[in-house]
Amino acid sequence: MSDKIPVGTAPSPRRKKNVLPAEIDTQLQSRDRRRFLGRGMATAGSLLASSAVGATAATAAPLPVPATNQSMGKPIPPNEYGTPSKFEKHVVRRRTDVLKNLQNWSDWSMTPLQYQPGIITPNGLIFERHHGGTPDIDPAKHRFVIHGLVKQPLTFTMDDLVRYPSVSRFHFHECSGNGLTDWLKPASKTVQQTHGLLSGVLWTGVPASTLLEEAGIDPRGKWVLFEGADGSAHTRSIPIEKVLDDVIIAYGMNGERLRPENGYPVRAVIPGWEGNVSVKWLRRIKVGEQPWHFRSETARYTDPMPEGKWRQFSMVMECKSVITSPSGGQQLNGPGFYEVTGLAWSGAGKIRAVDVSFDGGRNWREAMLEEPIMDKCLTRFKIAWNWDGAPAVLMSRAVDSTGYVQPSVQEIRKVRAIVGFVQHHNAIQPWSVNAKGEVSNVIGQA
Ligand SMILES: Nc1nc2c(c(=O)[nH]1)N[C@H]1C(S)=C(S)[C@@H](COP(=O)(O)O)O[C@H]1N2
Ligand SMILES: [Mo]
Repeated sequence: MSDKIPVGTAPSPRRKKNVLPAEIDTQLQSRDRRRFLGRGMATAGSLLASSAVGATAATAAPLPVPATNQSMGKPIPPNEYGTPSKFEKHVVRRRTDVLKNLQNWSDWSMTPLQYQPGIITPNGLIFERHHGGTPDIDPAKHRFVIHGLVKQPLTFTMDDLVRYPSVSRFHFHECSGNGLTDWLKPASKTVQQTHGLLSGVLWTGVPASTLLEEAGIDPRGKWVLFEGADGSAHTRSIPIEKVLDDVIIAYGMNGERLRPENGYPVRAVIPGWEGNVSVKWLRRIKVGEQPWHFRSETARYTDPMPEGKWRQFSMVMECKSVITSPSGGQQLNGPGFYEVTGLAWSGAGKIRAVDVSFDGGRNWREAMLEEPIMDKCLTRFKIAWNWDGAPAVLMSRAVDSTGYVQPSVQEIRKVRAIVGFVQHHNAIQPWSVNAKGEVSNVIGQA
């Protein structure tokens, strides 16, 4: 090996213990850190160099000076809302390519998870799901009401709401319809289409418990109705224990006010539960004794079970994961080193572990979980893979803090009926890689 330092292009050695391939990982535990660093670099270097992915060898020629070094750039305008680089125009939300809705009111758009680094989805890319379009609500005129079995019904303006002590919490946000086109056959091509009704958000607002305590809950109150101010007047019933536990009356997302399509000026956030219960454009909550059995609790958002029964109120999103890179529609650039990465989440708690298989589920290796690992939140996992150029089938399988293991489609079929428009698809997602490096969806086939 030459002692010249390659200019600018070599991947830096992976120093953090948890991002290392297994063999380097062991060395990191060595107490002799200086000695280790030398050896660790050599090992990481050889693993990466053997694959020549992510870097080209620097030559002895001087580095050319780009035009951007030879003139001044665009000055800062007096005020503006920043937008992504013009070179990132492909990173957009998309309506589904699979399930075409002829009447456009009940519709959805999906998050491009294949392009998302980390666990937070930028506001312009958070998936949208609405049943009657996005209403145009003036926050100065909007009112939010608490009534029903309370000692004192209350009306809040937005100015009133933001005066209460607030909380900000990271949570995943997922529609229970995520993946419903892909139970038995790979109808979707990309991870945006298979899993893009999923986003990671830092929600800000007032705990529902604070406002309900102020109204004073009647001891007979057991369920809470949430109703939206949109054309669908979307309404759901939530048990009061959940409402008092962690529900947020939210006005902020990722450092700014809610976007119109995500519930502006105020929505409910019901952490870890199906997106449908997080009622947007929230206009009232009412405390009652029983659930109300709304359309979204009877005709929709119920699950077919064996023997023709239908399960109601299955609102917790069970543990799930997906590999976002490499994923469907992507192309591997020759054999060698790849960092396989994806997202895992559970409505029942934290992610404890994610296993990854490269051979269609015969063998599994434990992936590294990247901090922070938070309750009911997206968790990023990563694992090193040296692709030998032969066909492979990649899968991830998450385990949550309750010990629940993400199932295969076959396992789900043993306990539920998979007929028609079925929600709550949390099965393992397989991606196949062929000898040309093309990645495709093989759900139900692998
Ligand atoms: N008022 C109202 N709230 C609603 C809906 C709606 O149509 N109207 N759709 C629900 C569904 S099915 C989902 S998955 C989430 C989607 O939230 P998002 O558009 O912010 O991603 O909002 C829920 N809350
Ligand atoms: Mo949904």
